[in-house]
Amino acid sequence: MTQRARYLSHHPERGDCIVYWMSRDQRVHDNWALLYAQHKALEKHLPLVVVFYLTPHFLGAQPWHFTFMREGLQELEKLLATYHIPFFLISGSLEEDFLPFLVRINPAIIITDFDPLRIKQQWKHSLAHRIPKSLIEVDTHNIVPCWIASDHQEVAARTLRPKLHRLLPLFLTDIPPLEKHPYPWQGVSPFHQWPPSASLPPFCPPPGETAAWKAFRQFLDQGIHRYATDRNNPLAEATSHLSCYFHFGNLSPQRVAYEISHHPTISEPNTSAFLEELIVRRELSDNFVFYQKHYDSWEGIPSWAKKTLDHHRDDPREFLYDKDALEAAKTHDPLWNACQKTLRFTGYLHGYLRMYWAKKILEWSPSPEEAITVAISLNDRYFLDGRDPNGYVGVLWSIGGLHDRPFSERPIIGQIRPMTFSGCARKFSVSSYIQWAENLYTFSG
Ligand code: FO1
Repeated sequence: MTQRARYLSHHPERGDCIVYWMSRDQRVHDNWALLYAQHKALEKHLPLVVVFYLTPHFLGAQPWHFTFMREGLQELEKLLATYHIPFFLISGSLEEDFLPFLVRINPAIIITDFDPLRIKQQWKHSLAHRIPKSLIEVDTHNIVPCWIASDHQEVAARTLRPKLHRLLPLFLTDIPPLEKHPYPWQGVSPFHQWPPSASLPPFCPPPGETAAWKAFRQFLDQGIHRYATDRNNPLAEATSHLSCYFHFGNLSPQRVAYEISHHPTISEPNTSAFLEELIVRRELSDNFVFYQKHYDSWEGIPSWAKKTLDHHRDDPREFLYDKDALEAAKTHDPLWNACQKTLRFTGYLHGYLRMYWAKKILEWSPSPEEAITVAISLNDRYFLDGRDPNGYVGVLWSIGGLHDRPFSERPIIGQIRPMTFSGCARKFSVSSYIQWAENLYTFSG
Protein backbone atom coordinates (compact mmCIF):
# COMPACT_ATOMS: atom_id res chain seq x y z
CA MET A 1 0.00 0.00 0.00
CA THR A 2 2.79 2.42 0.88
CA GLN A 3 4.27 2.36 -2.65
CA ARG A 4 1.03 3.98 -3.78
CA ALA A 5 1.58 6.95 -1.44
CA ARG A 6 3.91 9.93 -1.77
CA TYR A 7 4.45 12.99 0.42
CA LEU A 8 3.50 16.32 -1.15
CA SER A 9 4.48 18.16 2.06
CA HIS A 10 6.02 16.99 5.32
CA HIS A 11 5.34 18.35 8.83
CA PRO A 12 5.23 17.01 12.41
CA GLU A 13 2.34 14.53 12.47
CA ARG A 14 0.39 15.40 15.62
CA GLY A 15 -3.34 16.22 15.76
CA ASP A 16 -6.84 15.04 16.69
CA CYS A 17 -7.67 12.91 13.63
CA ILE A 18 -6.54 11.60 10.27
CA VAL A 19 -8.28 13.23 7.30
CA TYR A 20 -8.91 11.65 3.91
CA TRP A 21 -9.65 14.51 1.51
CA MET A 22 -11.66 12.55 -1.05
CA SER A 23 -11.90 13.99 -4.56
CA ARG A 24 -11.32 11.73 -7.57
CA ASP A 25 -12.09 8.37 -6.03
CA GLN A 26 -15.57 8.70 -4.61
CA ARG A 27 -16.03 5.19 -3.21
CA VAL A 28 -15.76 3.31 0.08
CA HIS A 29 -14.71 -0.09 -1.24
CA ASP A 30 -11.41 -0.77 -3.01
CA ASN A 31 -10.09 2.71 -2.22
CA TRP A 32 -6.35 2.66 -1.40
CA ALA A 33 -6.41 6.29 -0.23
CA LEU A 34 -9.11 5.48 2.33
CA LEU A 35 -7.31 2.27 3.36
CA TYR A 36 -4.03 4.14 3.75
CA ALA A 37 -5.76 6.85 5.83
CA GLN A 38 -7.26 4.16 8.07
CA HIS A 39 -3.84 2.50 8.37
CA LYS A 40 -2.38 5.82 9.62
CA ALA A 41 -5.34 6.40 11.96
CA LEU A 42 -5.00 2.91 13.47
CA GLU A 43 -1.24 3.44 13.89
CA LYS A 44 -1.88 6.67 15.81
CA HIS A 45 -5.08 5.55 17.60
CA LEU A 46 -6.97 8.47 16.04
CA PRO A 47 -10.46 8.94 14.54
CA LEU A 48 -10.66 8.89 10.73
CA VAL A 49 -12.61 11.65 8.92
CA VAL A 50 -13.51 11.86 5.21
CA VAL A 51 -13.95 15.37 3.78
CA PHE A 52 -15.04 16.45 0.29
CA TYR A 53 -14.61 19.94 -1.15
CA LEU A 54 -17.57 20.79 -3.38
CA THR A 55 -16.57 23.49 -5.85
CA PRO A 56 -19.25 25.69 -7.45
CA HIS A 57 -17.81 25.30 -10.94
CA PHE A 58 -15.81 22.44 -12.38
CA LEU A 59 -14.47 22.65 -15.94
CA GLY A 60 -17.77 23.23 -17.71
CA ALA A 61 -19.72 20.68 -15.67
CA GLN A 62 -23.48 21.10 -15.93
CA PRO A 63 -25.90 21.02 -12.95
CA TRP A 64 -26.90 17.46 -13.77
CA HIS A 65 -23.25 16.33 -13.60
CA PHE A 66 -23.14 17.71 -10.06
CA THR A 67 -26.40 15.95 -9.26
CA PHE A 68 -25.01 12.62 -10.50
CA MET A 69 -21.95 13.13 -8.31
CA ARG A 70 -23.95 14.34 -5.32
CA GLU A 71 -26.29 11.37 -5.31
CA GLY A 72 -23.24 9.11 -5.34
CA LEU A 73 -21.78 11.02 -2.39
CA GLN A 74 -25.02 10.78 -0.41
CA GLU A 75 -24.87 7.00 -0.74
CA LEU A 76 -21.19 7.08 0.20
CA GLU A 77 -21.89 9.08 3.37
CA LYS A 78 -24.37 6.45 4.59
CA LEU A 79 -21.95 3.61 3.82
CA LEU A 80 -19.09 5.36 5.64
CA ALA A 81 -21.31 5.78 8.70
CA THR A 82 -21.57 1.97 8.96
CA TYR A 83 -17.76 1.99 9.38
CA HIS A 84 -18.01 4.73 12.07
CA ILE A 85 -16.34 7.21 9.70
CA PRO A 86 -17.94 10.67 9.48
CA PHE A 87 -18.26 12.46 6.13
CA PHE A 88 -18.09 16.26 5.71
CA LEU A 89 -19.02 18.00 2.46
CA ILE A 90 -17.72 21.58 2.47
CA SER A 91 -18.89 23.84 -0.37
CA GLY A 92 -17.92 27.40 -1.32
CA SER A 93 -14.36 28.58 -1.80
CA LEU A 94 -11.32 26.39 -1.22
CA GLU A 95 -9.38 29.17 0.53
CA GLU A 96 -12.23 30.76 2.50
CA ASP A 97 -14.29 27.71 3.43
CA PHE A 98 -12.58 24.37 2.88
CA LEU A 99 -9.05 25.03 4.15
CA PRO A 100 -10.24 26.81 7.34
CA PHE A 101 -12.48 23.81 8.07
CA LEU A 102 -9.49 21.48 7.78
CA VAL A 103 -7.47 23.69 10.17
CA ARG A 104 -10.37 23.61 12.66
CA ILE A 105 -10.49 19.82 12.91
CA ASN A 106 -6.71 19.74 13.40
CA PRO A 107 -5.63 16.63 11.45
CA ALA A 108 -2.32 14.95 12.24
CA ILE A 109 -2.02 14.04 8.53
CA ILE A 110 -4.10 14.83 5.41
CA ILE A 111 -4.31 12.08 2.81
CA THR A 112 -5.78 12.75 -0.64
CA ASP A 113 -6.24 10.80 -3.86
CA PHE A 114 -4.10 11.32 -6.98
CA ASP A 115 -5.53 13.32 -9.88
CA PRO A 116 -3.28 14.77 -12.62
CA LEU A 117 -5.76 17.50 -13.62
CA ARG A 118 -4.33 21.02 -13.35
CA ILE A 119 -7.17 22.23 -11.11
CA LYS A 120 -6.52 19.44 -8.61
CA GLN A 121 -2.79 20.09 -8.52
CA GLN A 122 -3.61 23.77 -7.86
CA TRP A 123 -5.96 22.84 -5.00
CA LYS A 124 -3.25 20.70 -3.38
CA HIS A 125 -0.66 23.42 -3.90
CA SER A 126 -2.91 25.90 -2.05
CA LEU A 127 -3.42 23.48 0.81
CA ALA A 128 0.30 22.70 1.13
CA HIS A 129 1.03 26.46 1.29
CA ARG A 130 -1.72 27.30 3.78
CA ILE A 131 -1.75 24.37 6.16
CA PRO A 132 1.44 23.19 7.94
CA LYS A 133 0.33 19.54 7.96
CA SER A 134 1.74 16.54 6.13
CA LEU A 135 -0.11 16.07 2.85
CA ILE A 136 0.14 12.58 1.33
CA GLU A 137 -1.17 11.71 -2.14
CA VAL A 138 -2.28 8.13 -2.89
CA ASP A 139 -2.84 6.92 -6.45
CA THR A 140 -5.94 4.74 -6.14
CA HIS A 141 -7.09 5.37 -9.71
CA ASN A 142 -4.23 3.65 -11.55
CA ILE A 143 -3.25 0.07 -10.89
CA VAL A 144 0.42 1.02 -11.20
CA PRO A 145 0.87 4.43 -9.55
CA CYS A 146 1.41 7.05 -12.25
CA TRP A 147 4.81 8.27 -11.03
CA ILE A 148 6.06 4.64 -10.65
CA ALA A 149 4.92 3.41 -14.10
CA SER A 150 7.05 6.08 -15.79
CA ASP A 151 8.98 9.22 -14.88
CA HIS A 152 8.23 11.02 -18.16
CA GLN A 153 5.62 11.59 -20.88
CA GLU A 154 5.35 8.38 -22.90
CA VAL A 155 5.18 8.52 -26.70
CA ALA A 156 2.45 5.89 -27.13
CA ALA A 157 0.79 2.84 -25.64
CA ARG A 158 3.60 0.70 -27.08
CA THR A 159 6.21 2.46 -24.90
CA LEU A 160 4.17 2.40 -21.68
CA ARG A 161 2.68 -1.10 -22.09
CA PRO A 162 5.89 -3.09 -21.28
CA LYS A 163 6.56 -0.88 -18.23
CA LEU A 164 3.05 -1.55 -16.92
CA HIS A 165 3.10 -5.28 -17.70
CA ARG A 166 6.40 -5.65 -15.83
CA LEU A 167 4.88 -4.07 -12.71
CA LEU A 168 1.38 -5.62 -12.82
CA PRO A 169 2.37 -8.76 -10.86
CA LEU A 170 3.36 -6.41 -8.01
CA PHE A 171 0.36 -4.05 -8.21
CA LEU A 172 -2.57 -5.98 -9.73
CA THR A 173 -3.50 -7.59 -6.43
CA ASP A 174 -6.71 -8.13 -4.49
CA ILE A 175 -7.69 -5.14 -2.33
CA PRO A 176 -8.29 -5.59 1.42
CA PRO A 177 -11.58 -4.53 3.03
CA LEU A 178 -12.02 -1.40 5.13
CA GLU A 179 -12.42 -2.05 8.86
CA LYS A 180 -15.01 -0.62 11.21
CA HIS A 181 -13.07 2.26 12.71
CA PRO A 182 -12.38 1.70 16.45
CA TYR A 183 -11.66 5.35 17.41
CA PRO A 184 -14.92 7.36 17.26
CA TRP A 185 -15.02 10.96 16.03
CA GLN A 186 -15.63 13.31 19.01
CA GLY A 187 -15.56 16.62 17.13
CA VAL A 188 -18.16 18.76 15.38
CA SER A 189 -21.03 16.60 14.16
CA PRO A 190 -20.99 15.80 10.44
CA PHE A 191 -22.73 18.39 8.32
CA HIS A 192 -22.93 19.00 4.56
CA GLN A 193 -24.31 21.71 2.35
CA TRP A 194 -25.75 19.67 -0.52
CA PRO A 195 -26.21 21.74 -3.68
CA PRO A 196 -29.72 22.10 -5.12
CA SER A 197 -30.65 19.03 -7.09
CA ALA A 198 -31.11 19.17 -10.89
CA SER A 199 -33.01 16.38 -12.59
CA LEU A 200 -30.93 13.70 -14.29
CA PRO A 201 -31.63 13.36 -18.05
CA PRO A 202 -33.46 10.29 -19.38
CA PHE A 203 -31.16 7.31 -20.05
CA CYS A 204 -28.68 8.60 -17.46
CA PRO A 205 -27.18 5.62 -15.60
CA PRO A 206 -28.00 5.40 -11.90
CA PRO A 207 -25.33 7.19 -9.78
CA GLY A 208 -23.16 5.79 -7.02
CA GLU A 209 -21.03 2.87 -5.93
CA THR A 210 -23.78 0.23 -5.70
CA ALA A 211 -25.06 1.04 -9.21
CA ALA A 212 -21.47 1.00 -10.51
CA TRP A 213 -20.90 -2.48 -9.12
CA LYS A 214 -24.21 -3.68 -10.65
CA ALA A 215 -23.23 -2.27 -14.05
CA PHE A 216 -19.91 -4.10 -13.78
CA ARG A 217 -21.61 -7.42 -12.95
CA GLN A 218 -23.96 -6.90 -15.89
CA PHE A 219 -21.01 -6.29 -18.23
CA LEU A 220 -19.32 -9.47 -16.96
CA ASP A 221 -22.50 -11.47 -17.61
CA GLN A 222 -23.39 -9.96 -20.98
CA GLY A 223 -21.07 -7.54 -22.79
CA ILE A 224 -17.56 -8.77 -22.23
CA HIS A 225 -18.04 -12.05 -24.10
CA ARG A 226 -18.43 -10.09 -27.34
CA TYR A 227 -16.00 -7.32 -26.46
CA ALA A 228 -13.08 -8.30 -28.70
CA THR A 229 -15.25 -8.70 -31.80
CA ASP A 230 -18.04 -6.15 -31.30
CA ARG A 231 -16.51 -3.32 -29.24
CA ASN A 232 -16.36 -0.98 -32.26
CA ASN A 233 -19.99 -1.49 -33.16
CA PRO A 234 -22.21 1.11 -31.44
CA LEU A 235 -25.25 -1.08 -32.00
CA ALA A 236 -23.76 -4.22 -30.45
CA GLU A 237 -23.94 -3.10 -26.80
CA ALA A 238 -20.61 -4.83 -26.17
CA THR A 239 -18.91 -2.02 -24.27
CA SER A 240 -18.83 -1.70 -20.49
CA HIS A 241 -20.55 1.69 -19.97
CA LEU A 242 -18.39 1.97 -16.88
CA SER A 243 -16.54 5.16 -17.89
CA CYS A 244 -18.79 7.52 -15.88
CA TYR A 245 -18.23 5.36 -12.78
CA PHE A 246 -14.46 5.43 -13.34
CA HIS A 247 -14.61 9.17 -13.85
CA PHE A 248 -16.37 9.83 -10.55
CA GLY A 249 -14.34 7.09 -8.89
CA ASN A 250 -17.40 5.02 -7.90
CA LEU A 251 -15.69 1.87 -9.17
CA SER A 252 -12.06 0.79 -8.80
CA PRO A 253 -10.33 0.01 -12.10
CA GLN A 254 -8.04 -2.32 -10.13
CA ARG A 255 -11.01 -4.27 -8.77
CA VAL A 256 -12.41 -4.59 -12.31
CA ALA A 257 -9.07 -5.74 -13.72
CA TYR A 258 -8.50 -8.15 -10.83
CA GLU A 259 -11.98 -9.75 -11.14
CA ILE A 260 -11.69 -10.07 -14.92
CA SER A 261 -8.20 -11.58 -14.87
CA HIS A 262 -9.36 -14.12 -12.26
CA HIS A 263 -12.73 -14.85 -13.82
CA PRO A 264 -13.25 -18.56 -14.60
CA THR A 265 -15.32 -18.18 -17.77
CA ILE A 266 -14.00 -15.02 -19.44
CA SER A 267 -11.64 -16.10 -22.17
CA GLU A 268 -9.16 -14.59 -24.56
CA PRO A 269 -9.18 -12.44 -26.65
CA ASN A 270 -11.84 -10.61 -24.63
CA THR A 271 -9.71 -10.41 -21.48
CA SER A 272 -6.65 -8.90 -23.16
CA ALA A 273 -8.76 -6.58 -25.33
CA PHE A 274 -10.62 -5.18 -22.33
CA LEU A 275 -7.57 -5.00 -20.05
CA GLU A 276 -5.66 -3.16 -22.79
CA GLU A 277 -8.33 -0.42 -22.73
CA LEU A 278 -8.83 -0.52 -18.98
CA ILE A 279 -5.17 -0.55 -17.97
CA VAL A 280 -2.86 0.61 -20.76
CA ARG A 281 -5.08 3.22 -22.47
CA ARG A 282 -6.43 4.69 -19.23
CA GLU A 283 -3.07 4.81 -17.46
CA LEU A 284 -1.51 6.31 -20.60
CA SER A 285 -4.04 9.14 -20.29
CA ASP A 286 -3.00 9.88 -16.72
CA ASN A 287 0.66 9.69 -17.78
CA PHE A 288 0.03 12.30 -20.49
CA VAL A 289 -1.98 14.69 -18.30
CA PHE A 290 0.48 14.32 -15.42
CA TYR A 291 3.64 15.07 -17.45
CA GLN A 292 2.28 17.37 -20.19
CA LYS A 293 1.11 20.72 -18.83
CA HIS A 294 -0.46 21.60 -22.21
CA TYR A 295 -2.65 18.50 -22.01
CA ASP A 296 -5.77 20.32 -23.26
CA SER A 297 -4.44 22.44 -26.13
CA TRP A 298 -2.59 22.54 -29.46
CA GLU A 299 0.72 22.82 -27.59
CA GLY A 300 0.31 19.30 -26.26
CA ILE A 301 0.15 17.44 -29.60
CA PRO A 302 3.21 15.76 -31.14
CA SER A 303 5.48 17.80 -33.42
CA TRP A 304 4.82 15.61 -36.52
CA ALA A 305 1.13 16.40 -36.11
CA LYS A 306 1.76 20.14 -35.69
CA LYS A 307 3.87 20.04 -38.86
CA THR A 308 1.31 18.27 -41.01
CA LEU A 309 -1.64 20.30 -39.70
CA ASP A 310 0.33 23.53 -40.26
CA HIS A 311 1.09 22.41 -43.81
CA HIS A 312 -2.64 22.03 -44.52
CA ARG A 313 -3.78 25.07 -42.54
CA ASP A 314 -4.88 26.96 -45.68
CA ASP A 315 -6.54 24.06 -47.50
CA PRO A 316 -10.06 24.98 -48.67
CA ARG A 317 -12.73 23.70 -46.26
CA GLU A 318 -15.85 22.45 -48.07
CA PHE A 319 -17.79 22.62 -44.79
CA LEU A 320 -17.22 25.08 -41.94
CA TYR A 321 -19.23 25.04 -38.68
CA ASP A 322 -18.77 27.19 -35.58
CA LYS A 323 -19.35 25.87 -32.05
CA ASP A 324 -23.04 26.87 -32.00
CA ALA A 325 -23.81 24.97 -35.21
CA LEU A 326 -21.96 21.89 -33.97
CA GLU A 327 -23.58 22.09 -30.55
CA ALA A 328 -27.01 22.23 -32.23
CA ALA A 329 -26.14 19.24 -34.44
CA LYS A 330 -26.78 21.38 -37.53
CA THR A 331 -24.29 19.92 -39.99
CA HIS A 332 -24.66 18.22 -43.40
CA ASP A 333 -23.66 14.86 -41.91
CA PRO A 334 -26.63 12.85 -40.54
CA LEU A 335 -24.36 10.44 -38.66
CA TRP A 336 -22.48 13.24 -36.94
CA ASN A 337 -25.77 14.99 -36.08
CA ALA A 338 -27.12 11.74 -34.60
CA CYS A 339 -23.96 11.46 -32.47
CA GLN A 340 -24.27 15.02 -31.19
CA LYS A 341 -27.99 14.64 -30.42
CA THR A 342 -27.36 11.35 -28.61
CA LEU A 343 -24.55 12.99 -26.65
CA ARG A 344 -26.76 15.93 -25.62
CA PHE A 345 -29.54 13.57 -24.70
CA THR A 346 -27.71 10.86 -22.81
CA GLY A 347 -24.34 12.35 -21.86
CA TYR A 348 -22.77 9.30 -23.52
CA LEU A 349 -21.36 8.39 -26.91
CA HIS A 350 -19.95 5.03 -27.96
CA GLY A 351 -16.13 5.00 -28.04
CA TYR A 352 -15.85 4.42 -31.79
CA LEU A 353 -18.25 7.27 -32.54
CA ARG A 354 -16.38 9.62 -30.18
CA MET A 355 -13.40 9.40 -32.51
CA TYR A 356 -15.57 10.06 -35.59
CA TRP A 357 -17.31 12.93 -33.75
CA ALA A 358 -14.01 14.63 -32.85
CA LYS A 359 -12.28 14.00 -36.21
CA LYS A 360 -15.09 15.68 -38.13
CA ILE A 361 -14.71 18.76 -35.92
CA LEU A 362 -11.11 18.98 -37.18
CA GLU A 363 -12.31 18.83 -40.82
CA TRP A 364 -15.07 21.40 -40.30
CA SER A 365 -13.23 23.98 -38.16
CA PRO A 366 -11.33 27.02 -39.50
CA SER A 367 -8.14 25.90 -37.72
CA PRO A 368 -6.86 22.85 -35.79
CA GLU A 369 -6.45 24.99 -32.66
CA GLU A 370 -10.11 25.97 -32.78
CA ALA A 371 -11.10 22.35 -33.43
CA ILE A 372 -9.33 21.27 -30.24
CA THR A 373 -10.88 24.09 -28.22
CA VAL A 374 -14.40 23.37 -29.50
CA ALA A 375 -14.13 19.58 -29.12
CA ILE A 376 -12.86 19.89 -25.54
CA SER A 377 -15.51 22.45 -24.67
CA LEU A 378 -18.33 20.24 -26.02
CA ASN A 379 -16.75 17.17 -24.41
CA ASP A 380 -16.58 18.85 -20.98
CA ARG A 381 -20.08 20.28 -21.32
CA TYR A 382 -21.98 17.19 -22.44
CA PHE A 383 -20.14 13.99 -21.57
CA LEU A 384 -21.04 12.53 -18.18
CA ASP A 385 -17.46 11.21 -18.12
CA GLY A 386 -16.04 14.48 -19.48
CA ARG A 387 -13.59 16.74 -17.55
CA ASP A 388 -11.32 13.75 -17.30
CA PRO A 389 -7.78 12.86 -18.46
CA ASN A 390 -9.33 10.25 -20.79
CA GLY A 391 -11.39 12.96 -22.47
CA TYR A 392 -8.46 15.31 -23.09
CA VAL A 393 -6.36 12.48 -24.50
CA GLY A 394 -9.30 11.29 -26.63
CA VAL A 395 -9.66 14.71 -28.25
CA LEU A 396 -5.92 15.16 -28.82
CA TRP A 397 -5.64 11.61 -30.20
CA SER A 398 -8.50 12.22 -32.64
CA ILE A 399 -7.52 15.71 -33.77
CA GLY A 400 -3.81 15.99 -32.96
CA GLY A 401 -2.47 12.49 -33.55
CA LEU A 402 -1.43 12.10 -29.89
CA HIS A 403 -0.17 8.56 -29.14
CA ASP A 404 -0.86 7.75 -32.82
CA ARG A 405 1.19 7.65 -36.04
CA PRO A 406 1.13 9.49 -39.39
CA PHE A 407 -1.17 8.21 -42.14
CA SER A 408 -1.19 8.98 -45.86
CA GLU A 409 -1.57 12.69 -46.63
CA ARG A 410 -5.11 14.11 -47.10
CA PRO A 411 -6.55 17.61 -47.50
CA ILE A 412 -7.12 19.57 -44.27
CA ILE A 413 -6.25 16.70 -41.87
CA GLY A 414 -2.82 15.98 -43.42
CA GLN A 415 -1.40 12.76 -41.97
CA ILE A 416 -3.82 12.57 -39.02
CA ARG A 417 -5.61 9.20 -38.94
CA PRO A 418 -8.73 9.57 -41.11
CA MET A 419 -12.23 8.36 -40.22
CA THR A 420 -14.96 8.61 -42.82
CA PHE A 421 -18.70 8.07 -43.08
CA SER A 422 -18.07 5.17 -45.48
CA GLY A 423 -15.53 3.74 -43.05
CA CYS A 424 -18.23 3.69 -40.37
CA ALA A 425 -20.68 2.14 -42.80
CA ARG A 426 -18.25 -0.73 -43.28
CA LYS A 427 -18.20 -1.33 -39.50
CA PHE A 428 -21.92 -1.05 -38.67
CA SER A 429 -25.30 -0.06 -40.10
CA VAL A 430 -25.16 3.74 -40.03
CA SER A 431 -28.84 4.04 -40.92
CA SER A 432 -29.79 1.80 -37.98
CA TYR A 433 -27.71 3.94 -35.64
CA ILE A 434 -29.31 7.14 -36.95
CA GLN A 435 -32.76 5.57 -36.53
CA TRP A 436 -31.88 4.37 -33.02
CA ALA A 437 -30.75 7.88 -32.09
CA GLU A 438 -33.94 9.42 -33.54
CA ASN A 439 -36.06 6.98 -31.52
CA LEU A 440 -34.10 7.86 -28.40
CA TYR A 441 -35.33 11.43 -28.22
CA THR A 442 -38.64 10.79 -29.94
CA PHE A 443 -39.73 8.20 -27.37
CA SER A 444 -38.59 10.22 -24.37
CA GLY A 445 -40.72 13.15 -25.50
N1 FO1 B 1 -14.03 16.85 -7.56
C1 FO1 B 1 -14.00 17.47 -6.32
O1 FO1 B 1 -13.12 17.17 -5.50
N2 FO1 B 1 -14.93 18.41 -5.97
C2 FO1 B 1 -15.93 18.77 -6.81
O2 FO1 B 1 -16.75 19.61 -6.45
C3 FO1 B 1 -16.00 18.14 -8.10
C4 FO1 B 1 -17.04 18.44 -8.98
C5 FO1 B 1 -17.08 17.76 -10.24
C6 FO1 B 1 -18.13 18.00 -11.14
C7 FO1 B 1 -18.17 17.31 -12.35
C8 FO1 B 1 -17.17 16.39 -12.66
O3 FO1 B 1 -17.19 15.71 -13.83
C9 FO1 B 1 -16.10 16.14 -11.78
C10 FO1 B 1 -16.07 16.83 -10.56
N3 FO1 B 1 -15.03 16.58 -9.66
C11 FO1 B 1 -15.02 17.19 -8.42
C12 FO1 B 1 -13.83 15.84 -10.07
C13 FO1 B 1 -14.02 14.36 -10.20
O4 FO1 B 1 -14.30 13.89 -8.96
C14 FO1 B 1 -12.76 13.70 -10.78
O5 FO1 B 1 -11.82 13.76 -9.75
C15 FO1 B 1 -12.06 14.32 -11.93
O6 FO1 B 1 -12.86 15.06 -12.73
C16 FO1 B 1 -11.40 13.22 -12.76
O7 FO1 B 1 -10.07 13.42 -12.91
